[in-house]
Amino acid sequence: MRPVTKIDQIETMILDIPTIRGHVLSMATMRTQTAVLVKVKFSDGSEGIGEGTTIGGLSYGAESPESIQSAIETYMAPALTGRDGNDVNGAIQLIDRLVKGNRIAKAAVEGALWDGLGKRVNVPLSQLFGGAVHDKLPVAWTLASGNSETDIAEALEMIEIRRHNIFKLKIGKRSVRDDVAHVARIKQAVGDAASVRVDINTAWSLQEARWGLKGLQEAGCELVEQPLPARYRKAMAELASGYEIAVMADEALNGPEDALEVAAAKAADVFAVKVAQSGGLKRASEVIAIGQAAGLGLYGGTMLETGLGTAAALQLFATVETLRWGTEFFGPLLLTDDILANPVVYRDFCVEIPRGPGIGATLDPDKTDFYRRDRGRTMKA
Ligand code: MUC
Ligand code: MG
Repeated sequence: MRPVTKIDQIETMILDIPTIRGHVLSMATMRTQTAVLVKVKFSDGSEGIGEGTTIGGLSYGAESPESIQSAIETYMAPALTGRDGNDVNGAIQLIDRLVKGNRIAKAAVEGALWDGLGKRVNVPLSQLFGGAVHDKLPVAWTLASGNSETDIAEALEMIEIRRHNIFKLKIGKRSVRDDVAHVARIKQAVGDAASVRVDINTAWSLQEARWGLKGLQEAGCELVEQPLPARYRKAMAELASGYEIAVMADEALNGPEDALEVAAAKAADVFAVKVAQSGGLKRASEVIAIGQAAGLGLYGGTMLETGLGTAAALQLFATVETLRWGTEFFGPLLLTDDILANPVVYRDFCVEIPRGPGIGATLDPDKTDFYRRDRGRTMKA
């Protein structure tokens, strides 16, 4: 019998990394992204790393970087220490019994456990999920400078350098009329060279959304993401059935149970599947399966993670046969610096699936030391 590889230690680190420009969302303007990294050390000397990151402090969802760190250190690490490191499902089930919610924190730890396992058996994480069927995926860019002219210049440059031809516009902060005019200007500027979509991040009422969707589809916008608050399933269903423009659920999808309810209520045409929001790679794969079974479109969503969380998501989405709406795994590109020694590669409107064992991401220790919030803590990259 092979010796059991035990979980010896779980450490966390918060990093604050500036963004390349202000990222203006309906609920917050980001000038820094804060990432929570986890390292799991195993008794055979192997290690696994994972990421659990949110957006805009507590303005996006119920978890903050600080709560993610504290949930891991106070509740998850003590329960997992000493357990069989190869038993990832056992760890997921135990943590689900001990910790309610806190999906982003769970995703970070689970990612590190899968990474460790993949490294020990020397296969990419995608293989632990049945094997990659893609070596690259289409990748969107978010236009969110807060200024139409700047967004247009950014979009045209991205098309020119063949980095992105799918654009997600963050709206919902201004009046519906102004937002629709902004989207129409950008769509007109890029023409047929790009797909234009919008994300409202829950900012509209149903009444506003009716006007909004009408104007957006007339402007040539293809998809509207989470126009209404997460719990407004009936109203989302009205929008999904009432307009041609695709309606995508994002904040409404916190794991497989939500996915089932959103699908059953016909409250979306498309699922934005986020690993962190789903509660980890395994639960995200379940959200994907529910979306597929319901005949919905799929899109790989991001919490604007660093290269680490981005690479982890890429490993899972590489195994998904049809991603009708592509992905938005551009997180590292929004940051002024890349914390990976082997940055994720963007080329020809696509993001490449990292190679190498586990998640396929190697931290650059100088970078993590530089951006860590608390240099006094013990975790070393
Ligand atoms: C979100 O709500 O989708 C994803 C891309 C981006 O710019 O912000 C995130 C958040
Ligand atoms: Mg969104």
